[in-house]
Amino acid sequence: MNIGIVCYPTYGGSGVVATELGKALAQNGHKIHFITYNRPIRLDLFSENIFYHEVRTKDYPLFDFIPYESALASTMVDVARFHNLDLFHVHYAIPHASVAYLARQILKDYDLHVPVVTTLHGTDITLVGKNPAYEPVVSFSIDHSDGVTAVSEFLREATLANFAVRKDIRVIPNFVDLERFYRHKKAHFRQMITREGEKVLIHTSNFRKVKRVDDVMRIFAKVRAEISCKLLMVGDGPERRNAEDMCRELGYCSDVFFLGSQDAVEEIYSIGDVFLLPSETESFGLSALEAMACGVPVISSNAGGLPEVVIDGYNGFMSPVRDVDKMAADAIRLIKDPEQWQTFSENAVKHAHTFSIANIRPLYETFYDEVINASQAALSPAVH
Ligand code: GMT
Repeated sequence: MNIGIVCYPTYGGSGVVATELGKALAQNGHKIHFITYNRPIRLDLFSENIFYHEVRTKDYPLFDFIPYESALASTMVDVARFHNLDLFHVHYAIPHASVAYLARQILKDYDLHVPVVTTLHGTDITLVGKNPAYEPVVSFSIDHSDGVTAVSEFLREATLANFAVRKDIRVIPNFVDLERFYRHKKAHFRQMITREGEKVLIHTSNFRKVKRVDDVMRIFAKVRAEISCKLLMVGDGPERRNAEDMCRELGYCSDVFFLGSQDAVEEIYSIGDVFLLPSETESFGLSALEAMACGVPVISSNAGGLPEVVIDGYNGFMSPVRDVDKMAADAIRLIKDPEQWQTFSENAVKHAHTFSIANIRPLYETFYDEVINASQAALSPAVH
């Protein structure tokens, strides 16, 4: 198949999923055309099946607001026409699903029908999408996609509850590349940042409010009061400054490393003892899955789709959102019990394997086939 993938190229989970899926599909023989305004950060390999088409957004000096949507629609039309696309797969509803609708309409003028699959990732539904400024467009473009997927059962239900949509939504969960995400031998890295016997807690996110980065700092303060440990903060975003202020106020900055956005997160997870994800809401929690694949048990909130990833008392512990006392107590208990930690670590790896890309990629391929067949059938004149 020739597939056009549209996504945000930044460090967010939706861009990571889109890029990793594209890479896996390319490995399986499909021709993948990434259509984005920058090279996606996980697009780090050369393949004869992968193409990158930049959406040019920087050369419109007349406008106060860059018309990203128009530039994207035009690029999608161009790529579909000249690379014979069979399908668009767009990630994150806003604005990609509505732009795909526009591109599909324009292509009809060229006698081309390119069906659109939209994948909902989370904040496009749970936060931004519900905003009245976007809601009618989000509902419309979900209903007018040829196929829609959501990354968790929670997100599917949240979409049906919050939007008056009639579309069937297929749940296809996030996945992990197990050739990359496993526990690497990184003893030297651990020695560099810890003293003998010290433990390592890790949080990775885009440091947005929804991630409750302040709770990460509070949990760490409580764990550190009982156990000698370090905190690795991976990623960047609006709440980083606040987190830095908090560790200064609480007086433990020398034990916290703000690492910024990192490419080789699997190397960081490989020295982790506990992964912290106390999010307000989380449609899936890809970072938790990647940490689990590296043998790191998860201490998280039980928000959104996290219970579909973390199994409480098996590969981690979950608590109600904001319950930092319980999250800290669970982390301390787990860290202090090496036997239980080992079991949880092994369980984390085992459970992560059920989300291997080898298991999940075929679910997308089957869905693409169904969508293409259904839209071809809808185009053909009825046979009586
Ligand atoms: O977590 C973020 O804020 C980034 C966001 C995105 O779309 O880039 O992530 C969402 O999509 C990920 C991939 O499907 C999910 O694993 C995350 O749980 C989801 N984030 C939220 O729902 C907050």
